[in-house]
Amino acid sequence: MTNLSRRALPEAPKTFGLFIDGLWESAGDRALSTRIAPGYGLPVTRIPLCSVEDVNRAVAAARRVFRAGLWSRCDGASRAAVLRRMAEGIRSAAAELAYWETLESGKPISQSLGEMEGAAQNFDLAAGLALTLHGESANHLGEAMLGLVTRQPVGVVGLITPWNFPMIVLAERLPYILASGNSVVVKPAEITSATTLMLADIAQAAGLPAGVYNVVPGTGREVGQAISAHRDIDMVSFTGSTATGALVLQASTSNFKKVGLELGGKNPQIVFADADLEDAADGVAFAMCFNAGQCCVSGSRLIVEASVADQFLDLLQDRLARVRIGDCLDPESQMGAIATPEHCTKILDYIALGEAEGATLAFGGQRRDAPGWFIEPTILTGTLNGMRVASEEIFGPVLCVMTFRTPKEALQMANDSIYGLAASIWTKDIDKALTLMRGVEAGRTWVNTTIAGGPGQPMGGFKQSGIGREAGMLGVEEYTEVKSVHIAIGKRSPWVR
Ligand code: TXE
Repeated sequence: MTNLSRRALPEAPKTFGLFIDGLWESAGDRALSTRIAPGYGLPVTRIPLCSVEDVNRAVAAARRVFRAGLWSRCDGASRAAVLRRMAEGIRSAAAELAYWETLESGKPISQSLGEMEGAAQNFDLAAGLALTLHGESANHLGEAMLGLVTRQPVGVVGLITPWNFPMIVLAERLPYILASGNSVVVKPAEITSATTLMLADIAQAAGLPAGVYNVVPGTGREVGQAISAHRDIDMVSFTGSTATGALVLQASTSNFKKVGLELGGKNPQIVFADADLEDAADGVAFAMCFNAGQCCVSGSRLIVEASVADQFLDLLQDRLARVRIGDCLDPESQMGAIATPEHCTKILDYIALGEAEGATLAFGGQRRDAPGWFIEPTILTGTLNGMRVASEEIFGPVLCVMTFRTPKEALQMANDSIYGLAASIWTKDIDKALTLMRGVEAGRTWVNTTIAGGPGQPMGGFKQSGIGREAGMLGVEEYTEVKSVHIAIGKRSPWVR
C-alpha cells in the first residue's frame, strides 16, 4: 500500500546533473534552469542545460556500447531480466518519483503515483516482448530457396519527450526501444527533467550496461535540434507539438534517420442520444480535466446529439462543479496546475478568443485564486469547427461543444480536423458504435469509455497527429530494422555457361 499522507514541499530546490556513459556529471559551468512548481509557485529543481558537445559525447557513448554488443547482441532473456528489474525499481521508488513528478509538472499526486505504476507495467510488458520478438521464415519460395525476415535493433535512438507526461511518455517508448537492443539518448522537456534523470539510477541498479541509457537535459532549440539533426543517430522519437514535430522531421533529413512522431490532437467525444448519458457525462468530464487538459488525447470537442444536448450539458456541469482542483500534493486532489504561467495565459486567451469568435462561455473560464496556476474546467457552447478554439489544440481544460442530428453528420464533424489522434464514441446502439468506430480518423478510438487501456495496444495518430506507433509489439518493431534474407539450397544454377 502506498502511503498517501501529504508530504511537505522541499526546503530547497534539488539540483540534478546529466548522465552519460553510466556516469553522473555535475552541471559544472553549464547554465542551470530553475523549475518553479506550477502548483505552488516555488522553486523545486535545478536542471543543467546541456550543449551540443554533451549530445555528441552521449551519442558516442551510445554508439560505442551498441557496437560492443553488450546490450545490442545479448539474448532476449537477459534483456528481459533487466527490464523486469527496472519495473521493480520504478515500483520501489514510486513514491519518490511521483513526488518530484508532481512538483515539476503540477499533476495531482494520486495521478503521478498511478503513472509510476503505469510506467512499471510498460517495462514488464517490454520484458515479455524482449523474450518473444522474432522475425519470420518463408518456406514457400521453392525447393532451392529459404527466406528469412529478421529484425535487428535500429542502433542509436534519440528520444525527445514533453512536459505533460514526463515519465509515462518515456515509459511508453524507452522499454520498447531497449527490448530489441538499441541504445538511447534522451532529452526530457527542460521544465520536467527530474524523473527521467532519476530513472538513470534505476536502470544502472537493474544492470543496464553503461552507455545504453544517456540523459542530456536542455533546451529544445539546442539539444533537441542537435539530436534531431545528428548524423550518428539512427532514429528519433519525438512527442510534442505538431509545429516542433515538423522541425524534427526537417532536421532528420541530415541522414534520413527513421522518425517517430506523436503530436497534437483535437479529440472528439461523440455522444448519441441513446448513450448512457450519466456514464458519458462522467467520461467527458474526466477526458477534459485529466492532466488539466494538457494531454494529447484530451477530449476537447464535444459532439452531442441535438435532442439531448441541454440535458447532457446539465449532467456534465453537475460533475464539473464537483471536480477537486488544487493542492497537487493532497491525495484527494483530482485536477492539478497548468504547467507554466505563459501556458496559463495562453489558455485564458483562447477562452476569450472563443467568446470573440461567437461562442458562449457556459461554464468556468476563470483562473483559480491560488499560489500556483489553476484554471477551472471550462465549457464553450455554440462552437463550430471553423473557429480557432474548436480547431486548434488549446491544451487546457476547455471543451468546445457542437451538436449534430444524424450519425453521418457526427462523423463528418469528428473528422473535420487536421488532427487524428483519439476519439470517443458513446452509444448503446451496436451498429452506430461500429460504424463510427470504422469511420473515425483517429489512432486511438474508445467506445463507451475514454482515455482507458494499458500499454498492450499501440498508440499513435492519423493525419497531422503523427507518424508511427508506440507501445505493444508494434512499439518494439518500430525501433527495429527489417532484414530480408534469401538462402539458396543446393547447387547454384550457373549464370556463366
Ligand atoms: O511543445 P514542444 P511546447 C503542444 C501543446 C502545447 C504546445 C507547446 O499544444 O501547448 O505543444 O508546448 C522539445 N527540436 N504539446 O512548446 O516545443 C522541447 O524541449 C527538437 C502537445 O512545450 O513541442 C520538449 O522536450 N526538439 C504534446 C519537446 O520538444 C525541440 C506535448 C516538446 O516541446 C525543439 C507537449 C526543436 N527545435 C506539447 N523545440 C502532446 N502531443 O502530448 C522544442 N523541442
